Amino acid sequence: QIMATNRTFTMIKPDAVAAGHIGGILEQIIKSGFKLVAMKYTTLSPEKAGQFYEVHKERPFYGELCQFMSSGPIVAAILEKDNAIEDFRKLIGATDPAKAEVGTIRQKFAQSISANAVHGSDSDDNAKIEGDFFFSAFERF
Ligand code: DGI
Repeated sequence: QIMATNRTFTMIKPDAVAAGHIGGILEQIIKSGFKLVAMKYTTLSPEKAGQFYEVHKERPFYGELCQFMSSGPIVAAILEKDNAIEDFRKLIGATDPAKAEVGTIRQKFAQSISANAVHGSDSDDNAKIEGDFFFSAFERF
C-alpha cells in the first residue's frame, strides 16, 4: 500500500502579501484542514529565489519568476494534512488563475500566471527539499 504524503510546503507570494491577502489565504488553508508545522514572514533575495526555482532554470519565464519572487515579502509555511500534496494543489487551483476552478485560492486571490498568489509543492520529495530550504529543525512544531 502506498502511504499518502502528509506534509506540503507553501508560500504566499509577494502579489498576495502586497494586496493584503495573508489573512484570507491562511483562513482558507486552515479551514480546509491543514495544520501549521512551521511559518515565517520573510523575503527571498534574487539569488535565493534562483536557488529555490533551480528546476525551472531553462524555462523562458525563469528570470521574471525570480525577479517577481524577490520583489517583496512572502509568507513561507510547512503544512500538515492527510494527502497534503494533492489536496493542497486542489485547494490552490491551476497555475493560471484564469483557468483555476471557482473557489480555489488562485481563482480568488491571484492576478496572473506569474503573480499567482501561492506556491504548493508538487511532490513529497520537493515538499521536504522546499521546507528544509526555509526552516531548521527547531523552527518546526
Ligand atoms: O506548480 P505551479 O506553481 O502551479 O506551476 P509551475 O511549477 O509550473 O511553475 C512555477 C511558477 O512559475 C508558477 O507558479 C508561476 C511561474 N510560471 C509558470 N508558468 C509560467 C509562469 N510564469 C510565467 N510568466 N509564464 C508561464 O507560462
